[in-house]
Amino acid sequence: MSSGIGASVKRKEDKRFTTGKGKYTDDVRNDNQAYAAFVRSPHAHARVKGIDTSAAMAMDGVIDVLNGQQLTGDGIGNIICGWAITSKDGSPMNMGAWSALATEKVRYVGDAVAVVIAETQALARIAAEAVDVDYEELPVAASVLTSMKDGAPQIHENAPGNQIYDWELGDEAAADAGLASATHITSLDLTNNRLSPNPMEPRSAVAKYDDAEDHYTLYTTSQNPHVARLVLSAFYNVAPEHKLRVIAPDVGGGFGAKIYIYPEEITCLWASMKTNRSVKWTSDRSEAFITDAHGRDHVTSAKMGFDDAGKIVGFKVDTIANIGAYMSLFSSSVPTYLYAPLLSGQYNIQNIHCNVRTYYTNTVPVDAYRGAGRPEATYLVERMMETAAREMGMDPAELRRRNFIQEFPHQTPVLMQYDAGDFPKILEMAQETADVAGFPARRAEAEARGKLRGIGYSTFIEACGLAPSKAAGSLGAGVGLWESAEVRVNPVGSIEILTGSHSHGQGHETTFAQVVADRFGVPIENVQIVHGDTDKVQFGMGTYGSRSGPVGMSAVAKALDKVEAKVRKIAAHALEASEDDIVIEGGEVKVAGTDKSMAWHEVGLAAYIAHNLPEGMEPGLKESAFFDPVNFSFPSGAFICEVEVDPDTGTTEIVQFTSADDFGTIINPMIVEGQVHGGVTQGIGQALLEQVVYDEDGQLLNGSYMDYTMPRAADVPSFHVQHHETPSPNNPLGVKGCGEAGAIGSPPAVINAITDAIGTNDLAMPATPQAVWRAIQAGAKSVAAE
Ligand code: MCN
Repeated sequence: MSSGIGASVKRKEDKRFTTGKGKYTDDVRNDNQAYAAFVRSPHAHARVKGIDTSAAMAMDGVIDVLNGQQLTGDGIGNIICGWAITSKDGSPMNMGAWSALATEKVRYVGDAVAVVIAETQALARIAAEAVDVDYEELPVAASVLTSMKDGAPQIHENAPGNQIYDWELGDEAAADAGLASATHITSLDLTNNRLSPNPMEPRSAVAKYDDAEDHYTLYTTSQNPHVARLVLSAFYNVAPEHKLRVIAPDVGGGFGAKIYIYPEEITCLWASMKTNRSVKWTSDRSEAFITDAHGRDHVTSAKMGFDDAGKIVGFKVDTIANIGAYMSLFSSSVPTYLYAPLLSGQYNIQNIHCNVRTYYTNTVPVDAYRGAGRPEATYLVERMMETAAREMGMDPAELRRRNFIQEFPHQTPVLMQYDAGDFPKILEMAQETADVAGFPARRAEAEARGKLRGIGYSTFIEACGLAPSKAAGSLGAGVGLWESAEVRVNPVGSIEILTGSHSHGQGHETTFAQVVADRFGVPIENVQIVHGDTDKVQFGMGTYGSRSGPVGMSAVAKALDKVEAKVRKIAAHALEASEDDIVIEGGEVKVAGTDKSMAWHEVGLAAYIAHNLPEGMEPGLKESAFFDPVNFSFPSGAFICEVEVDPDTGTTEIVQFTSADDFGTIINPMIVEGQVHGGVTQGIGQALLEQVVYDEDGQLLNGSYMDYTMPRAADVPSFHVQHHETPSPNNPLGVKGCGEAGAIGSPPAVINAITDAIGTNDLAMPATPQAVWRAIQAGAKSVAAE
């Protein structure tokens, strides 16, 4: 069976993951291992008046207790956000200082003020409790609506009114004119609920300073170890780049939360140097809730105008976003460039305007979480479309169809140029599989059982392959987000692929090997993927924004082109043929139309033994490439969700969920299906169950799995997943990313289905049984649709 592109090969890496043999950061045990525990603020906003470490220092086994004054005194720099956003009046964003250990003020519950280094983890934690911090409590702004009010507590001195920027995209006058010409206007006020990322493996860092070599090694749960090294050396001044090795070994999920450099990695590295010990910190689940960057948290008012034919004539959006207490690495880009450029959805909308204001609050920093900005845009657009269809008495699928973009490339008025797609086709596929025609009968049958049945659509598009350097530069990102790859063919023909992408659950060890197998016909077992170590791979940009397929793999494809060209030359010379007649297939290098051939490993040997290479050719078979796409790639999908609501309890059951996606060329359908399942499950979590809740004092009320509800197997149905491939012209493989689409497209499909069932447009996420029951009591239906 082929193991090349398009084959549903089982994941090579799963043997070690399913037999407990993965090697995660917390599994690292260095000689001389010591443990860190952080002293964290119990207050959301307070002045630090003093830190008394004497009781902790007196404990047997405590090595040191270090604080923010010492950290900044040693020249360790502040944590920064790498994406500069300019306000519409031309002013730069207001970035408040974020020290890895707070010095004068704490700004959220969980903000670290000191670190204890001790012989055991238990002792470090006990000693951290014994550190006595004298706080002067300050008034708190725990939500964005509080923080933006006049007279709200000032969180950072350099951000008056707590505002970070007031940014816009699109043409306001054109959007106003479009709305003025509309015969129907749909208005919605929506909240995009705040989420906690919850990867299965909590964050962890093991830092080791070698004083003999003056060299640092950091094992960390990172999605992008090279960027971590760059930032730690260039901006935080923790260690010179060439004296710092960062290794992200097996990582048990990230979902965005492990992109950033957090205070803990910085502190562990610095503490390792201070104490001359290897320092390990591993978050527990409670600590993760109050330190991992949260996601979403937008409040939006929007108006969409339609003409008599149901065509969209104007779309105006006003969004307020919560950034949390500090600006994390990507945080500024999430409510701006990862959000507003997606507001055209799958629709031909000429007049769009979006205004975004962001504010600090006394909460955990907010940054990218699976989808990052695109789920928020999709939720808004798709709730709008469904609501508008209902208000105009139209079939929601028909309203979408009338507005679908039909020709590609398509330039939207909000920066994006969509590459390729067939939106009517994927909608039709989803409708057929979901048996939309049979829905009225299913609804009637449910009604007879006293249940409310509803159906909801989401036809969405997203931009993945973050981010072409040209786009990144013009949008204010600090660096271009290309990717690198190196292909090494060993003398016996086995192949090593060194990539700057990082796999933390996405199956790269399999799919990247499939691309090689496809090219040379070698078994995927003979291909080794090397990633996640700055000593092995020179540089890379890491994994987020569903970029490993479109960008990382494309760099591999480019390096393979170079290897292939050399293989052709070597074989043509050895087989006394023209390069043009060389065919590489089935693990053999042949001369077309003859019986002359070399086995793949013979080419490897020839390259290194080098007796018989073409005149002037360098020995060896190793090539590298950088790939920088001309544009994003744009996956799209049509999701249809069908629900049954129990009107007595408000409980929702998802009875059917259908997806028809376009991920361009599919490398491994089984892995892609798994990605869709995972993403849709996270989207269902957002729609029905998950929400981070702070009280007005900034205390997190649901920081455990007793209170924060993650989706479980019983909460999701068996999904129907299907694909239609329109290859992206923006990368050599035609791939569009699939890692976030499920989480981006599914929340509006679920909410549209529930609101269809209960007959209201007024329902917020998460649609818990209580929220749905209340909506029913407030006037939505208590029996099924008339
Ligand atoms: N793939 C494919 N054919 C395509 C597109 C992708 O076979 N047309 C394969 C890829 O080769 C890769 C996988 O699907 O093995 C996902 O590829 P891609 O969409 O490029 O996404 P990335 O590999 O860049 O992963 C990032 C993406 C993001 S942004 C989040 S968040 C997320 C996600 O992946 N976090 C995950 N999926 C996750 N899955 C797991 N298990 N854990 C996470 O933390």
